[in-house]
Amino acid sequence: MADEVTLLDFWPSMFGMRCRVALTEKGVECEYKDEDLWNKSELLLQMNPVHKKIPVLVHNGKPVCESLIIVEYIDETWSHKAPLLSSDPYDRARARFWADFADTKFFDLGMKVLMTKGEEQEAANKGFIESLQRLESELGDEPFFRGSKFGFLDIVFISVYCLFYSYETCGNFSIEAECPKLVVWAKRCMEKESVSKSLPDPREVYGIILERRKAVGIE
Ligand code: GS8
Repeated sequence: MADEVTLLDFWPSMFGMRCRVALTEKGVECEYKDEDLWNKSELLLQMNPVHKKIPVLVHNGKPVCESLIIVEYIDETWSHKAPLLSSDPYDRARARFWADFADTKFFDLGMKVLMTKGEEQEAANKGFIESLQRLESELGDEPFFRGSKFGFLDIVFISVYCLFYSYETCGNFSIEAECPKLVVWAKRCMEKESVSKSLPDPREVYGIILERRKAVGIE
C-alpha cells in the first residue's frame, strides 16, 4: 500500500517550510493542508493535542510533531534519497546544536527586531546581527552547512531567508553588508527547487508582519 502523507501547515510558517523543503528533497508525495490558526481544525487538535501547533506530519494516520523532529523523521523514513543528516555522530551532534540555537535564540532575536521599536529594537538588532555573524562563521567558506551537500542545517535556517526583507526594513540594516557570505549561501539554496517552491514571497510575509506591528501599535 502506498504511503499516505499529509502535512498540516500554515503558508508563512518557517517551521512548516522546513518540512516542505525536506519532503520535496526526498520526492515524497504529500497532501498539504493549510490551517486557519485562529480556528483550528479538529484534525490538528487531534493530531497535536499537546501544543495544538502546526506543522504536523501525518504518516499513515500517525502524527509526528515539532519541525526539527519531523525533518529528522523524514530523513530516516525516506532514507533512500538525499540524506539530510551526516552518518557521522559528531556531525549530527553539531547539526543538532545549531538547530537548537535556531529555535532557542536566533528566531527569538529576529522576532524582537520585527516586533519592537526604539532602544529595545536597537538592542535586538545588535543581538540578531551577532547571531547572523555567528552563523556565517559556522558556515565558513563551504557552499552549505554540511560542506558540499545541502542538508539538515540548510533546511533549518533557509526558511528565515523569506524574512530577510522584513528584518532589513523593520530593523533598518543590511544583512548583505553585515554577512555577505550568508546571503550568497541563501541565494545558493534558493537555486534548489525544493527551497524556491517552499518559501513564500518575502513581500507577502512583510505584509503579515506589518499587520501585526499595526495590531500591537508599533506602526
Ligand atoms: C513551533 C511551531 C509553531 O510555533 C516547531 O514545530 O518547531 N517548535 C515548533 N507553530 C505556530 C505557527 S508558526 O509561527 C503555531 O502553530 N501557532 C499556533 C498557536 O500558537 O496557537
